[in-house]
Amino acid sequence: MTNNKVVLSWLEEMKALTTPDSIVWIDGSEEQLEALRAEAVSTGEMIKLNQEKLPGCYYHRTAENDVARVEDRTFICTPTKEEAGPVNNWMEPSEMYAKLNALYAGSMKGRTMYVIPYSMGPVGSPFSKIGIELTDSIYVVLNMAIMTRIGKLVLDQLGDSGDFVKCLHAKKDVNPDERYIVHFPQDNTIMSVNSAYGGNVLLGKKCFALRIASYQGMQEGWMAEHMLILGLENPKGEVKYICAAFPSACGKTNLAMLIPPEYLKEKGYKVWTVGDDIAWIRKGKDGRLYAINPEAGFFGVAPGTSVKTNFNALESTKKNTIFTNVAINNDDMTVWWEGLDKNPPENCTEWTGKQVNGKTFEGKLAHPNSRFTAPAVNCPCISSEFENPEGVPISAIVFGGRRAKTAPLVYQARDWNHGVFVGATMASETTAAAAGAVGVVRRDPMAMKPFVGYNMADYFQHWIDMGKTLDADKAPEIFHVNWFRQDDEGNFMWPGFGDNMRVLLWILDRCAGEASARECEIGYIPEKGAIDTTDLDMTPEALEELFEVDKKLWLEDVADQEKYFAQFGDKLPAEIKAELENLKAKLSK
Ligand code: GTP
Ligand code: SPV
Ligand code: MN
Repeated sequence: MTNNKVVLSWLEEMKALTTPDSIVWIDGSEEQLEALRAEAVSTGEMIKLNQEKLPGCYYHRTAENDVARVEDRTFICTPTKEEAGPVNNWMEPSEMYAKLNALYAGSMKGRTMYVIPYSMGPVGSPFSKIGIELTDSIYVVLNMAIMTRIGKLVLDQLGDSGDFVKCLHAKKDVNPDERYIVHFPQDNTIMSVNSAYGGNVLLGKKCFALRIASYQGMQEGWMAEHMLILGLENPKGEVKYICAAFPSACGKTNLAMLIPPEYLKEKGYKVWTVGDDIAWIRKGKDGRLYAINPEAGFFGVAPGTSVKTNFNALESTKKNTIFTNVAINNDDMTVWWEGLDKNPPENCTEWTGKQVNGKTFEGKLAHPNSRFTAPAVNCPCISSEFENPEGVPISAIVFGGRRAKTAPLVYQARDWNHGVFVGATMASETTAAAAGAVGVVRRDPMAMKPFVGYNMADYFQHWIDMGKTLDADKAPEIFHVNWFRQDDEGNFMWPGFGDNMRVLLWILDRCAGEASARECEIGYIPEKGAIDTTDLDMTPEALEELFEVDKKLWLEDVADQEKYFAQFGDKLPAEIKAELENLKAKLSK
């Protein structure tokens, strides 16, 4: 499929290392993918679902020890430890290569190696980058075919250039003790072994589009972020774009596909989805920031997705979708998960494969991190700009997380550097998206703690530096939101989901200099009445509670921020330090 010497010699090397029985080039044709689906069904790797109700849909179950990203086994192997920084696992590159080469040696014997050329971003866009993933998993091939642009057209675009990311994945025996997800930013190389789950093995996603790309962006003057991109259309038909960074399983897919409350829909407001997980951001010719979604599909959290919470995501999964680790209704071969409806299947295969009565089963029928892989084109609200190679202009950047206390529903940063500080001090309760404890508050700057491909302190500096290149009137305004504030009984105080639109409208009005706000210690919060409460089942007093800034709690948080920042030593940008001192002074008054 190609005469590219760099590609071919790397392939020879990997072939000699892993010794597959055969090699198959993925050309991107439907015939080839269909043959692979049939093969995966024949070996039991995938299960064909009800083709009348769910045309083109398949099911896959992973090993019980292999259901989420493994952050403690994810490495950034820069030449020095300092380049990887204190929040990443690091090993000296030659030591890691030796360790990995031993694990990969002969790992594909008796198996087929698939060669997947893929593009992150529309093929040929100035934002786009190319990768080639070698894998021995058909599941990976079929997921990559949904999540990225694949096939011969990508090789044609690459030509004889060596500018591509080399990705090697071997499933081996999914031994968790020998599982490694490793990045060599200086070598444009990613190596993944002993896993077959999502973010660990779809190497275009977190590994390339965030970890390697964040490093490339730092060097080349652009940004790779864990952000959704949405367009909000007003009744005049004008669309403004917002990027938002929330940690894993904290509502990006939901916000990206939001359906406005009835009264706003009637007025003509609409939300259009550009992306739900990753944004690549560059400065455009007009001096504004532009973003593309480098992906072509959604790898979304299934549990909690329903007609009510996320109609558009559910619609997106009605055809040509792969479901991973959800439950199966054996009566009609459809899928089910907690939160889909109140009617679990009686005759059910739960996610580990056991036959159970779903109505009486105690425990979760679907794994909390079970997911759907759905083509973006399926989404009823996909933006007309989704394929725009120039991206969309960004009016606002929003940070957010799960905070039971402390953070108000929304506040606005004073300026770019303050906004960078707000992002850098993000914290959130952990979720099932990564292996380990759930519900523990941890600091997760810009929702990039698990995804930054270099020293986090340099990443903060890169954000500050990007701001310096923007004229004040062209820079996006920066905000922080929290849909997850709880009362003393542990109930969410804000209805969330579609009603988050009310907050987005305040945000865009602020960007246009229209909405009213008052300045407090932490930034600007909405003036009483500035958030529209039409039809909202909430008293004005209850809404006000969402904007309370508890100085004692905030000072405790500032102490924790200070402790967190201390690990970066002298590398912490002076601007961040100044913002911290400023906040402390304001709160201590
Ligand atoms: P990744 O794909 O892991 O990066 O996550 P994501 O940020 O796209 O997460 P997603 O949108 O799938 O969020 C999943 C969880 O957030 C589900 O449990 C949802 O019910 C919950 N969620 C989303 N939006 C809201 C909201 O506005 N309020 C509340 N209370 N929960 C929400
Ligand atoms: C996340 O965990 O943030 C995801 C899912 O989007 S994964 O692709 O597994 O990383
Ligand atoms: Mn994510």
